[in-house]
Amino acid sequence: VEDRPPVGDEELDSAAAAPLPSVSRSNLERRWSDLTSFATTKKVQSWFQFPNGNWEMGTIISSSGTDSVISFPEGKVLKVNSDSLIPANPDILDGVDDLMQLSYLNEPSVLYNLQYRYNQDMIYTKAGPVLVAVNPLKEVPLYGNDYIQAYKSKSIESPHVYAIADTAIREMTRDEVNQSIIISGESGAGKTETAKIAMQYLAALGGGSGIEYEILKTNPILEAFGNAKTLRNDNSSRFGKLIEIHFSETGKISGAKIQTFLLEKSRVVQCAEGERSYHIFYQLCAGAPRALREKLNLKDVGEYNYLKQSNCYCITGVDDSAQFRIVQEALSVVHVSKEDQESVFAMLAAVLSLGNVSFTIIDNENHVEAVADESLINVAKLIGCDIADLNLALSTRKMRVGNDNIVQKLTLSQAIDTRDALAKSVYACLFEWLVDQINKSLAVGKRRTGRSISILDIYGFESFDRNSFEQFCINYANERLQQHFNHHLFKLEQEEYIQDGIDWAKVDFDDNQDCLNLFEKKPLGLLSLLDEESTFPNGTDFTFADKLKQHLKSNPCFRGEREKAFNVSHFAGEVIYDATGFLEKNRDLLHLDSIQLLSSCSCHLPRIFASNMLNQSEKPVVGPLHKAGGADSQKLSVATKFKGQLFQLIQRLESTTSHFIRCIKPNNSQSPGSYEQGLVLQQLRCCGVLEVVRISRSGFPTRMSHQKFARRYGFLLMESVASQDPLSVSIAILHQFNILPEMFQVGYTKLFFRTGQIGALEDTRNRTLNGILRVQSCFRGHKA
Ligand code: AD9
Ligand code: MG
Repeated sequence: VEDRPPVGDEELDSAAAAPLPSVSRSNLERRWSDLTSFATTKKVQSWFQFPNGNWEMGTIISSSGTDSVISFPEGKVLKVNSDSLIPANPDILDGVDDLMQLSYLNEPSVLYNLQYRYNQDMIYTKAGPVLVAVNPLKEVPLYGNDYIQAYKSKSIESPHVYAIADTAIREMTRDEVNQSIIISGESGAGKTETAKIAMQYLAALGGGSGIEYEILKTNPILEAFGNAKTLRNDNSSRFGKLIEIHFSETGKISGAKIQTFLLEKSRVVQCAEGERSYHIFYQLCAGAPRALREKLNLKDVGEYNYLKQSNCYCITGVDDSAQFRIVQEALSVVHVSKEDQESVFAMLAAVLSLGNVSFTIIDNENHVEAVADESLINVAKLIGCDIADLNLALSTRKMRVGNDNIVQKLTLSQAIDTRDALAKSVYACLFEWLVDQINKSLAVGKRRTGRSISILDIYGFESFDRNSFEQFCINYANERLQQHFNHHLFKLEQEEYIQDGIDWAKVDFDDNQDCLNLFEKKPLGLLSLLDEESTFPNGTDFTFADKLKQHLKSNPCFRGEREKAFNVSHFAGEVIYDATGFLEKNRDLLHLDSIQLLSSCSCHLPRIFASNMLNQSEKPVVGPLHKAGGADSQKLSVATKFKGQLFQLIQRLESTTSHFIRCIKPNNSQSPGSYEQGLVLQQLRCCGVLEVVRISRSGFPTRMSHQKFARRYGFLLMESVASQDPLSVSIAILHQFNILPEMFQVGYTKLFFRTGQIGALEDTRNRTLNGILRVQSCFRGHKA
């Protein structure tokens, strides 16, 4: 769906006709002071920011010198400095569906426009090529089959996720290029819901083979195993996800592939007050039928240490037991057999029981062994190993010293770490295994001739009071994605204009290459230094933080802070990281003793997990060296693996046409109806929405080569053209359709259009083609 062209200035109040693009700040201020003096004769609406940070619109009733008198709707009248006023748009522009149409594109105007729409449940707004979605935090009547049909037939044009998905399908077919829909935003902003809405549309349009049903059923599974209640979102995704949906040449869905990123596995053993661990644990405890409960020796949620530590068992409005049945059914749809499902539930019960395993001190050096109680016995039974072997794996470590194998006893804290590491690994492996099973079930046949649409639902930029390794990785990912966004929308755009000889005043945009260099530079970047320190046996979070301060102090994006803290200037703002736990989380070691234990189990899942872990250790290299039994337990560091995944992801996205959706969270309390200006503004700034509008409006976002344009629309020409070269044909088309000179530019190889121009041509083309088809089928009908 193409956007409407910008409202012409002549339609606006003449006083307001000062479009923003290419106007410098001082220029703007001068114009504004002209405007305010003009206000004495003409009423001008203006924004004023109150000390609480909120903007309110008022009418300037007089201006003299540097002061203006402004009156507000409730009767308040203030005398303020004219410089503090920001021009507001005329009423006719209230609630426009594309921010590009605003005459004034300042922050309060954008905020107001989004709020105006939000108050009427119009949660979607375009910002040029980007879709902004403000989370309604309640059900809104915008979805379902009627809406899908309406967007398909283009009888509705207002901004929507459906419209984005529709554009993706059309461009995939028209340009024969893979597409991607990139969804970003803070936790709780609505990314996962948006991704599901997009999938719904693709499934409806590309359905037929039945595989679309399987694809939709992956959502309840991945949410059960990868989402949890946090303080920000009752259904927070604790992993990133890319789903690539494949289409056959006939436009039908032929399969899909899911890739996940960086599951937060620490949540399995530790979670904050008021939050929950992964949904599936509560669902299993609440929903397992009696036979399964007995078989797994399941208890109530309140009896498991891992679940009871955060004092939160339920989510308002969610029935875990009903959810369990939905997950079971979904697992069957993606062809996980009943036996395998039972093994999955056994692994979950084993993880929970592990958390209840306790230790007793056996000597005066604080060494321990596990207490042989019900929990330990249950774990051994569930994974299929000897109780004694399990006890040894949890309370000792085999080491190789010189030529001798020695067995070292563990202290209480070491044993607890070993137990928790095993629980986390089993859970993470289970998650990976499930994704593998899903992928097998959705696999595209060998003939991979068609095209694909990928949907990326990935954690947005995070800045908390305390930021750890997880935020470090997440924010690094966001820097990479932001660069993709920049490249896609700004850089490539500009370069293309310049290359094609188009008149284009260069627009500056914030490049985040410096920050990326800070992360990625070798050998002196954050990631390299982290890996280096992680390989030193004596490396600690302290020595790591010290190294950073020593080597990076001259980097403008970096600042050392007190103790183990350091500050990074991200594109979205400054974040102070606390290096505590960085090394351990980056090494993510599971001792070989634990891997060996799993590989000796009689149940098949633990054995698969063990062999996957060993496969991952093929490549170098982090983790203090301790050889045991000939093999060593080194493996790829978490940060390095993540970086590799990210590079692959970006590479993949770069080969697609990307569509961006920016989700916005209107308040921090997950409650409908409240719209906190400051919070929204900060998010708009973080994702560059304002920049995008400014640049797109002043540019020519639609483009097509002369050849393609002539081929695509040439048949619509009424009169034949003397010369058949593509450029002449193109010009003739432009002429025939009365496309105004300011609405396009002719480049060396391509035609460039302002927004909205190609849409009209496409409509005519479709109508004409449909007409031809109808005539043809009539004709065939006659012959028959
Ligand atoms: V996180 O980074 O995974 O913590 P998301 O994914 O951005 O986060 P999510 O999609 O889970 O947020 O949305 C949070 C909640 O907002 C949902 O559980 C819904 O209750 C609510 N929401 C989001 N989008 C919509 C919508 N289009 N309609 C109705 C919505 N409710
Ligand atoms: Mg989510």
